[in-house]
Amino acid sequence: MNLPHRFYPIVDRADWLERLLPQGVKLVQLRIKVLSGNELREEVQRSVLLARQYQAALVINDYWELAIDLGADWLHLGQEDLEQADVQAIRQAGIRLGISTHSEDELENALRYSPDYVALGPVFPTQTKQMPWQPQGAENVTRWKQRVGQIPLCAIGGITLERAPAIYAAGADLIAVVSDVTAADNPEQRTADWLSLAARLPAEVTHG
Ligand code: TZP
Ligand code: MG
Repeated sequence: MNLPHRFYPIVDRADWLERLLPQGVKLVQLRIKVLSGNELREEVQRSVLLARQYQAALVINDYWELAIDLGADWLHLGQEDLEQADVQAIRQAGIRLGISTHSEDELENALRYSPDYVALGPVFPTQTKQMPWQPQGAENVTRWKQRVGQIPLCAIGGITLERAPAIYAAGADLIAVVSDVTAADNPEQRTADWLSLAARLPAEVTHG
């Protein structure tokens, strides 16, 4: 799998990177929904520098122009973002791309972009993002993995540490979480627990 880790926390501020990267997190997404202008740019820039310092892969959600401008290595885009983005410019900048999918049509659309990973969500009900989609369940994780083959599959939505073993076993190459880490009583400890779970998984998985 062409990704540095199977645990993929998602955070909304560079301050979280200061807390999580020293724990050994090697793959993290910056998902900012409420900043703009210079504030946004500075937050992304600081995150890019922190990720470099800790040799972690940082995935920027949404802001493809900033990602190109600030030398980010990874982007995550939703289906609507794809319509607005210049994917050729993103690829020419050497940026790797993860794409969200919530239905089979979206999956077929995503595969046209040769994504570096495909995300499937929400696997379980989530409070973090309002969406019209019904929870996919572990069954769709397995179906998606059968369809994407060698492309890494990221499961997201309502996943907790306790639910994670079943979701990895269902076919998720990586698991993305927001609240299970950021709303934990002790996010650093929760991160350590996720890292230790991921360390016990086989390095490469092959699914049916
Ligand atoms: N996309 C699908 S579900 C989701 C996103 C961004 C939210 C995941 O958050 P949580 O707190 O891990 O359920
Ligand atoms: Mg988006």
